[in-house]
Amino acid sequence: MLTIHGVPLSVHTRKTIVTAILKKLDYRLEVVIPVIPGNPPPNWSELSPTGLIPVMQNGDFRLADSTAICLYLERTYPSTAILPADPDGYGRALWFDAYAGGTLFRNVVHPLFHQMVVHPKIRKEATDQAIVDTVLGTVQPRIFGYLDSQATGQFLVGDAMSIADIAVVSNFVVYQYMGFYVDPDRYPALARYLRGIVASKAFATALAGEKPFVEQMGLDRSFLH
Ligand SMILES: N[C@@H](CCC(=O)N[C@@H](CS)C(=O)NCC(=O)O)C(=O)O
Repeated sequence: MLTIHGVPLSVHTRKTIVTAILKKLDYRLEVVIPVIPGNPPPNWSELSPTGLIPVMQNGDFRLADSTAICLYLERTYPSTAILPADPDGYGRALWFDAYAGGTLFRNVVHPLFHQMVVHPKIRKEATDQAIVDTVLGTVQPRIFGYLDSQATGQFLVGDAMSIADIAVVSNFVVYQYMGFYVDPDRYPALARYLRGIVASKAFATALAGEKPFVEQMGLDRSFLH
């Protein structure tokens, strides 16, 4: 059976879980919380050279990095595909995956998650409101504006869910867990698109599995109702 080491809340762990669900794979989630000292298993640095989650184990084969894991699963278990077959669609799906990790996560979700969750709830440190305000007021509009311009259909690329949707929406799940919301007046296409993907069977199944953890952390699931 496939083992995924990670946290149900994590953007990048969720990418691999949604991919496993789409592909109807049996998987087991081994909870590892890297920001809690002493939580990772003793061989963690061997499993995860970066110290980050997720890490996947399939038999004797181990792999870190969510994109590497998703592409490995795609090659190993081609059905249901998470990459379009045509070259342009394939390239664009990988572009959105890179944008999700390198821009949306790095510049919006990661700093907000640290200020809204890691600092107050895990490290018992104060939230730096100036960082939150800069992200929401200055950084976020450019990124959400771009995604709003791209979210013209049910999926970001082609006519089926791809790694593009999995990666981008996985970020917005965490964004909304923190109590933030995507303003439908300002970003109508993005807000509509997100509602559709979050309601898809694969995301709904993944998010149902996260419920106990999310509730335990006192996060906000109201966007799912
Ligand atoms: N490029 C990596 C990024 C992984 C990543 O940033 N994981 C976050 C959680 S979503 C993490 O491990 N954070 C813990 C920490 O920063 O200590 C991937 O796609 O797997």
